[in-house]
Amino acid sequence: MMFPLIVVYIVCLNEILANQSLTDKTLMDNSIPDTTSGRVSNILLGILNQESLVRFSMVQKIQNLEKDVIDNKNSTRYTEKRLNDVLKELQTSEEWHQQIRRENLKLQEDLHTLNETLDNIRENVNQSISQLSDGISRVDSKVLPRYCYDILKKYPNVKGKDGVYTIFTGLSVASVYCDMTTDGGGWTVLQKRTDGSTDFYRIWDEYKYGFGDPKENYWIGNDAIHALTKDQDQELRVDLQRFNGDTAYAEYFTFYIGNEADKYQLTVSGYTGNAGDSLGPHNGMRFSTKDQDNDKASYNCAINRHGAWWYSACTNSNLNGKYALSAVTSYKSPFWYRWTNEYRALQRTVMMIRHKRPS
Ligand SMILES: [Ca+2]
Repeated sequence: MMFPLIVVYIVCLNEILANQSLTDKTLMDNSIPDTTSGRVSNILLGILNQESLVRFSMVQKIQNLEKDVIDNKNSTRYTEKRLNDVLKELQTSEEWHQQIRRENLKLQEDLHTLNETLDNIRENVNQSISQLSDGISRVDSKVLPRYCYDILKKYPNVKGKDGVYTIFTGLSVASVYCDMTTDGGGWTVLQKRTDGSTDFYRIWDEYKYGFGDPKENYWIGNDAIHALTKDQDQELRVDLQRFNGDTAYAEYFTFYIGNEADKYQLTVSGYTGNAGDSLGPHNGMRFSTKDQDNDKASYNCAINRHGAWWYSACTNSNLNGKYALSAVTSYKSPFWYRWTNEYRALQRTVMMIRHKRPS
């Protein structure tokens, strides 16, 4: 009567082993939460695979035992002994299994701590970098001149030496063109066009940060213009040249622009010069680009005039318009309407600022 009991027992053992396999699978799935701990989990996976092999051999032993019992091959005593051996082995295996689970949990905890430590280190490094760049900015603002005018004042021998100099705009370090000649020099150039090699039909962000090469054609950037003029102590000079070689200029005693939130709104007044006042009509206007329409027309003037400017509806001047290789008449070209009362393309344009002379 012992045999049926043993068979039931063996069947139960098989079920226990099958359930343990499920537990292992869950354990393995939970062991790979991210790449770092994934590597550790792979090692654990190897151990568990080995354990599976052990368990597989045990299942085989149990199956053999089951077969022998059914075949009534061995004595009851011998069968009991073998059954006890298998049970002992199973207990050892279970202890091992528990041990691996505990170690896995501990590893997960260690990994968590390690990740937290790494996060702290990362945060500290970021803070250090931020402090360092603040420090550099402070040094830049003390060491670097803010305007071409400051360079000329500090080094009078640069008079007549037009070219690219480094300044700190109050916002960032920038390479800019300095006119050290015109009317005594010391002009910080904001805009310069000498030929058609640089495309000026650009989007808001490009006008925000600036583009081009200070030596040839460039826009210093609306953020920089704001930073340089916000103290309202700069005057503006616009120099123009036609394809026939004629030149003219316009000066504005007051010139400053708002920040990006103000859409770089233009404040300009106090015209003098011989080019005619083609910027005054834009006083109070906000800046517009092909991708940001802040003008007063029902359509986008920046697209209509192929440029970017303080358009109203639309414009009396268009110095960032489409460069023409000859003196064409086009309201998309870089023109200064009041000079000759026509939309005549200009060959060369410069916009530059300098500290106001006492009025
Ligand atoms: Ca519009």
